[in-house]
Amino acid sequence: MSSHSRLAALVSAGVLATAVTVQADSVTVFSGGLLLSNGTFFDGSKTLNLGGRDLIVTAEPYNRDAVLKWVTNLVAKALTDGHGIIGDGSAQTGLAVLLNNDGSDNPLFDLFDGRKVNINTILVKQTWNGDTNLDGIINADDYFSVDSGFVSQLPGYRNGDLNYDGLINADDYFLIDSAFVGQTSTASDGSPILGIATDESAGAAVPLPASVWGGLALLAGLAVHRVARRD
Ligand SMILES: [Ca+2]
Ligand SMILES: [Ca+2]
Repeated sequence: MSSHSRLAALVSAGVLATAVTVQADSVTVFSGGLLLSNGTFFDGSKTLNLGGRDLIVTAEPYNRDAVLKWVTNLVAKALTDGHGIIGDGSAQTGLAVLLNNDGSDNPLFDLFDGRKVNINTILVKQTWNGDTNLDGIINADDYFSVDSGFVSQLPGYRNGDLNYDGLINADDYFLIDSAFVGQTSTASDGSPILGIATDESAGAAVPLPASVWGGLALLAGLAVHRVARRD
């Protein structure tokens, strides 16, 4: 089942109707949770809607990977059981999650949504599905990333795992192809929600979505293996 179908089913089942929309400009990331500025603590058991805004989480070298995994898995989990972090996009848009790092400790962006970011910053952008470089459009650069990721089965959204299931396959190509055809304008920069990772988040519990990946034990096993390999 595609991510779209799953989300449509969740919407019709009313699961997403209970989503809490972030009514704040800043949040704090604790171990296993996210504290909104109004005092609400979000641990991934409910649904948090970013309301179409981006999320920029400031982390440090020692905890950036843990925070990246935590955020990524919450977005992935929402695509499967509705509990986690969602945007309010259309069928052709979604949340792209990546570390602002090219893998060689060079930043992808110096400024993101007008904010200074560095190689330890986690970026979550509401954009067209398949916008692997977060520039707001789908073009040959994104297809190059997905094709390269497909050949080597590299992990993460940046490499083409657009539905966060740990694989790069036809489901991901369906998402980017649909968005490429359907994109109408550049996904806009907006007023982002700013997150700060605390010391505690170095040990952030990662709510692996393996148990809800459609009962596909093999795929789930591969995905868990991939996550483990990134440690
Ligand atoms: Ca792009
Ligand atoms: Ca995938």
